[in-house]
Amino acid sequence: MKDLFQQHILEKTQQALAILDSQKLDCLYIESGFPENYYLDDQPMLFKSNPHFLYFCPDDGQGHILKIEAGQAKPKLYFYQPNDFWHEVSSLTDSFWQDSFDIHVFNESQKIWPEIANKGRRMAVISPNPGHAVEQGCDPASNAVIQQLNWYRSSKTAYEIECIREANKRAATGHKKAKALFLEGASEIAIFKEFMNQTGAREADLPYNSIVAFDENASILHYQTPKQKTPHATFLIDAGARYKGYCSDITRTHVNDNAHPVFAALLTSLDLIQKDLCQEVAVGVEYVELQRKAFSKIADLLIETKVAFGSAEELVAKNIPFTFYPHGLGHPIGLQVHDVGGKQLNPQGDICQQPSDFPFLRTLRTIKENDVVTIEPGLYFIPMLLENLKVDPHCNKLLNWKLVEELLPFGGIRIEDNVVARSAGPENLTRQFLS
Ligand SMILES: [Mn+2]
Repeated sequence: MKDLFQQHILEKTQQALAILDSQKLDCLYIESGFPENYYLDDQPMLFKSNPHFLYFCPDDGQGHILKIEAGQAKPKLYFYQPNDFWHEVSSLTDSFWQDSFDIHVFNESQKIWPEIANKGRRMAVISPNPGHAVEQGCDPASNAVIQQLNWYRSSKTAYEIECIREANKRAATGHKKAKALFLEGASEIAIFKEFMNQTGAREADLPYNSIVAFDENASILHYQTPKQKTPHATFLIDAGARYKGYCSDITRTHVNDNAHPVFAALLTSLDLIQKDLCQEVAVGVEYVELQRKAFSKIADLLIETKVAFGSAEELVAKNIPFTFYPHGLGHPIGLQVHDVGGKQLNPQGDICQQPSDFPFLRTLRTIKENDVVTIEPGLYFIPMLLENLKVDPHCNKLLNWKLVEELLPFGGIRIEDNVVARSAGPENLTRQFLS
């Protein structure tokens, strides 16, 4: 990990210096930030570090400041260790990344900025709380700086890919246990807790709110509160882990013997469709093209299983796959589970044109070498969306309503992996740990 990190920080520092040069800046400060309190409360919200800080430094503590400027042998890391007997304080014990920085420990956040600001030089700061830096003459980083960093963040270094791989490995352990517990008849909440137990995560460590949903709850796309409910037939789990700030985002759907045979067949087929789509993650492919393929494959599947009638073209023309699959095929993943730059066209920050057939998509860019994206087709029976089809006379005739009614109690299916695009062919970071 140490060698990979050294390559990473060297490359990222050079990129940052080139950005500074292009923007006529002398130095860039990146602050990890401080947590805010809940409204009218003295309790802090869960702290999430500034992702631009984590991009350069894996320590996820608060109050640290990184300074990048030309002529430094290494980036300077001002490491915050307050004299605080109320809270645990960041310590310098994790050694693989420390040699890459010129580290200065400080303990008073109010006093640090006057000491470290290069007054009279052109300074930019990326911080969730930039007030103290601005008082010392820093400008909050311009959009041009942020967009260029975002562009570089989208293609992952070997170090970043290893972190995402490890995050996948950890989550896979939780997913395997979750499946076993579902087949034993455990409750949603018991599985949710056991997932945390297996991955060693506290809720604050999770990349996003885990979704643990049985039966009809699986048709609520972001079902947030796992309950005491035990399963009848189906189980959807969308849960990931983090490693050194990097996320995994994995979904699996399972059935037991009580599932409707058509629902079980849909699951088997969607799994094959998902694996095919993962194979199509390639350098130079527009993500929206994969979205279109997913739509037409889901239309074919609805016809094959007699959920719908007519031709796939007819279903797509009437936007019927959207009723069963009302979300995007996936997103970039990295330090943020929905990582930056999903629509970015170039380093300057121009945005891809929104295709008229997919006005809701957040991922539109052309896939580049070492981009990591999720591939997550789904197929759901969502009462609210099905009602819309019912009242449209043409669409109404294209659906096998008797079968749809039978399938409603089984909720839905989603299968999601994390895939690296490479010229030599895609690498699936999830399936190497989880079938
Ligand atoms: Mn996802």
